[in-house]
Amino acid sequence: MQTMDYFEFLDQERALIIKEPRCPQPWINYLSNGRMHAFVSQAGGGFAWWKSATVYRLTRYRQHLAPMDGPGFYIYLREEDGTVWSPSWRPAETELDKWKAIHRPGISSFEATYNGLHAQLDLWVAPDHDALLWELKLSNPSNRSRKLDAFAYVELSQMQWTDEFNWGYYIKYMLRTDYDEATRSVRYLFHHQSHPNISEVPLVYFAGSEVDTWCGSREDFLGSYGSESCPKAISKGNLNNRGISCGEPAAALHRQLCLETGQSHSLRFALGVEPGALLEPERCKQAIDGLLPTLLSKEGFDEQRERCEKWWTTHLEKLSCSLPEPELQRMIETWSPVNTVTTARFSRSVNATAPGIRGIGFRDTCQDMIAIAYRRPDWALDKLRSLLTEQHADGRANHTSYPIEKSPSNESLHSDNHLWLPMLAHAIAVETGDPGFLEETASFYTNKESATIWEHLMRALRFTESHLGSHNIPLTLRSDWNDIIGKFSKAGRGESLFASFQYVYVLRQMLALAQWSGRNDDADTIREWLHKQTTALDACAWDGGWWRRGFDDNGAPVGSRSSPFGKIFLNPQSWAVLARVGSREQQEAGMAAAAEHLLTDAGLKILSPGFKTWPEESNPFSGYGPGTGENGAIFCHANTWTIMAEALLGHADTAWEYFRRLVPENVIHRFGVNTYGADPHAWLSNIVGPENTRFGWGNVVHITGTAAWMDIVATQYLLGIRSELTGLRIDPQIPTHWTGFTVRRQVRGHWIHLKAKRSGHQRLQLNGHIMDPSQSIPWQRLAAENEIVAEM
Ligand code: IFM
Repeated sequence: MQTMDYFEFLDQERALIIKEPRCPQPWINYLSNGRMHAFVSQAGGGFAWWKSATVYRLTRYRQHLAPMDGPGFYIYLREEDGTVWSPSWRPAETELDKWKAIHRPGISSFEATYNGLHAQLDLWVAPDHDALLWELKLSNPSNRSRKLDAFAYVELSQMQWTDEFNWGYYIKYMLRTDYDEATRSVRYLFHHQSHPNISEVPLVYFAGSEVDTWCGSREDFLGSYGSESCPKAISKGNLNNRGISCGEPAAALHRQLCLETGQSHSLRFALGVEPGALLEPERCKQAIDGLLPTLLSKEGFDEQRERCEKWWTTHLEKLSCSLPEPELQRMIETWSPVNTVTTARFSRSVNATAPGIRGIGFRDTCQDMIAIAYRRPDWALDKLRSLLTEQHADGRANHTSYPIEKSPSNESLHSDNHLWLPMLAHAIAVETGDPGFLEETASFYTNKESATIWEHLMRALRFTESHLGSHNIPLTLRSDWNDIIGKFSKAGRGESLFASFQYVYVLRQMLALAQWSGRNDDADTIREWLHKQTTALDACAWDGGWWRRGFDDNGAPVGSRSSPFGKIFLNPQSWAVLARVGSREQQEAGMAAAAEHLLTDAGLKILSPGFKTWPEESNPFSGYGPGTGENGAIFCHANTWTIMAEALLGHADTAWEYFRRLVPENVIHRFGVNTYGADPHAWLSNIVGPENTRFGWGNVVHITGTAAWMDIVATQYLLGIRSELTGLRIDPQIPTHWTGFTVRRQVRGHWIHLKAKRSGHQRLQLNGHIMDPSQSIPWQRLAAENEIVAEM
């Protein structure tokens, strides 16, 4: 099959249309209101959880077991002759006459026609209620009346992932499903008392606008050795109206319908929760009883859909652009910002292959929120406040945390985690222009001490300053941004040049913040640290042709011509530019070396050559085979900084080209749907590199730092509208084969209408006034609406 047989984009509707359900892996869409969450695949597989996928798993999903992509949010339509089909193709898997799935921001739809009958299923999460809404619209344009039975089905879960894995065979006695006639809803109570937050354990409901029969048991629904594609209960045409007080919970609702010629009919279902099922059962029940009649009405559904669409429109409309290449434009305008909302909500934890139990990554969430800051500084600030409580009084930060589950944080010591905090604070400051938040007080991790946010940031610097190695470069500790790099510092003496570049970058931002907010003493201290660190870098970071990656425990360079493997790493080349370290010649040479040694036609490898692993090497760099993950994959997250560096160097063609190569749609065209495998509308962490036989396979989709940085890089460094503390930087990069582009962006309450033109002259105009193109436009010069023309 050709790529275009699988999918296309409909940009006016911000839609991905999937035309073939049998994708190589689930292509998913996240549906969420920030508390109630779900994802659904193109084939109807999906997973729902409330607040945390570790402790409030509402449904089951086989993240790593075959057959993949199930269970899900299933509709079965049983015809009079016994044929069963599903609008999402799965689970029934009956061949349909017409079919498509549509992922839009926050809403997924399935449209199918079978034997003259048309069905559309829409799924989204109600913004105002913690419920996943399902709207099934059936219409009969054929010339005969159609009798059918419609079934909606979900398999329920025992809430806590590890308990269910370990103890599911016992704790299946601690649950109940029953039916509430008045609200036509199956109610599910899981009353195992081991939950970390007993007071919040929810009552789950699955309700229908019209219901004839119901069932609360997976065993009864599927039958012994029954399958999801062909449940035994469906063959009977109705359900047994039985709940359970032990066993495998599920919720199924059934309605018999007769559609005359030309008639349409809608059924509405809601899978939702109300907290407090164990401690306040009566209040909990009453809340659901009170909600369902309104929620399940047509007006209730229409209102919640409109509000869901409005949320997304408001979020996405803050930046739009018109570019000569639609593949790039749709990624920048729609799918990158959709992806950054996903990572802001779920960090690196949950997708179709990740079960959602690894908590919040500190470095990860800091980066995710830097991208959110330019659209929603309020959200970024809230997250900053919560991240600060994971910082220790000595300045370091925990590696992962579990703010909802309240499990102990992972305190392992890394060289970078705390350094992302000032970067997030800086991003908030430039977008709000208000230094007030730096004065807010936040407690440190152990709760014994609190300090202003500014002091938190200073302590982050002090931690690095007091953990320098023999070259005066930050100790790598367990790792820097690269999870695997700690291999070179097992004895604790290894040093990270990545952390050093990052430290310099952060010191520059902190110096600007200190000056801007009138902290002159701290500015002096930071200046000293900056001098010391750049001097250290000058003395040891350059390898002759490119920047080194660090030093191992014995002081030997890592990422050097003298190394047999991993001679050159990508990150130091780009971060030297970002940190403004070394001479222009060195920066250019480092980037050229990256292109020469690391570039593939799908992007740049993280290092080359890949390290050997077992069994050839008894003590390898990592267990990853060459060309995979941090051992030589095309690491998209690391590519983002390369694009940023090329843009800062003014290499518009290269910067856009590196971006273009990684746009998922383009990678799919390069390798084919089946080799790449991953979703066409979301960024991923890495693509297996050419040293591996699976070259081209895309991995860790949606939940990756690539999303945040691609969003930042594209909007702020390629389109080139960048907030600075004292003004708005206009620095568009226009590739030579484009005449220009336009951008519309909201920033600090101003609307910017930028026309970027290639003219061969550097000129900048603001509302008809000539400005200095090398300087940012002072904030006070901006009006509510601004016409900016930038020529290059
Ligand atoms: O920076 C890390 C991230 O925290 C998790 N996955 C991979 C990245 C690079 O190692």
